[in-house]
Amino acid sequence: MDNFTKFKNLCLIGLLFLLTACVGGLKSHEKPEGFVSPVEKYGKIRLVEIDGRRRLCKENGEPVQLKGMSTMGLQWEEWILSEEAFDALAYDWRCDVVRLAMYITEGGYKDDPFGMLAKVEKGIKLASDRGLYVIVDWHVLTPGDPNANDYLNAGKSLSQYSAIKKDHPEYSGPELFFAYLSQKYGDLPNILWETANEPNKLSKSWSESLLPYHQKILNAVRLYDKDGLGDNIVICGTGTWSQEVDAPIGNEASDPEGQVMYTVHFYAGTHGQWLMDRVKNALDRGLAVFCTEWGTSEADGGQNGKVYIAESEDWLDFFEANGVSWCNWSLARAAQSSAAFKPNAASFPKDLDGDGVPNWKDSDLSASGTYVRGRIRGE
Ligand code: IDC
Repeated sequence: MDNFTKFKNLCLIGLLFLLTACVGGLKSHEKPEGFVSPVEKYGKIRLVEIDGRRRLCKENGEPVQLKGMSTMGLQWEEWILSEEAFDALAYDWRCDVVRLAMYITEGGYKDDPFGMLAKVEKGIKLASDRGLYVIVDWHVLTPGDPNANDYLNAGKSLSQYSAIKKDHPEYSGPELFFAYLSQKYGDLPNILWETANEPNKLSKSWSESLLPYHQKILNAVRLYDKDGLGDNIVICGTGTWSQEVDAPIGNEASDPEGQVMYTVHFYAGTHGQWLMDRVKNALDRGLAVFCTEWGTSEADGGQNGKVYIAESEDWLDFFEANGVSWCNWSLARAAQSSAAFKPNAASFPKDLDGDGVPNWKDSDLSASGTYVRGRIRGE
């Protein structure tokens, strides 16, 4: 073979390799035939008052209930942010919504603002590409008071925020974070902002501490989301690890378009009827409620390995009857019974049955994951 022929052959092989890679790559990220995404079905979701209740509704005004999954802390379980995993969550699990849990302390955004912001933006893209709703969660946990300096100073020095900081030198860390994301993604119909996961160990009441906190973030969100396409929903965490869901009755955050919800969190092995009664009270008195986090386990995430299926059923039936949307904790491969996957589960689901949809093996799913996937799929 002369040199020219060798060169030609090499080029051909290279070209073939590239083509195979492209086709293979496209295949796993294509949406399956006949799949209609949640965003295609429901459009820009919004809160509407119907018979004295504030209901989450489709763009056309009909009530809708969203069901889906929360990630584990993205500083620990980043593997879930892949095309394959989101394909499986969208097309096989049929999630309507994915929540991106961005811890601030616990080794999260406070330590690595640049890296954590990038993870959140990657998650927004993965969800949006598949027409899923996505909740960006400012995951307050320990020390617990969102007004603590650990939270208020987090990420303030990020260069991405310099223009906003120039106009608003008074902004705290969460104001900068949400203002930046609102400016960049507020035009998307599928984004919801969760301004504090689980406030706890507060020394003051709702109206003295959480209300002014949420109001500040809400104001920054509204100021920087200038697309004129209608406001994205803001979800406010409530006291005692988001169990004081009725505290905002008569003391709501003020919002021009009234697109504010309040969250309740429950763990089936720990929280029972008394917490459902609070949710019912909140709904009856006109609050919009979104359960952005719940687990099939006890509140410690399931260190004893137990799952509480009967109790979970009661809660999910209650939510269904009352149109309360939810995300389950969590998309983790971990030795805790709330985790949806077994510790040794595959990080990249594969197309096992040749239908073009990547999926995890049944044996990759924990008891919780198996149950919750079924409820999301409506089985
Ligand atoms: C837990 C995780 C666990 C992690 C811990 C950090 O499951 O792996 O070590 O956080 O403190 C919540 C919180 C959520 C908790 C979860 C389970 O929002 O961050 O995750 N939980 O304990 N509220 C009630 C339970």
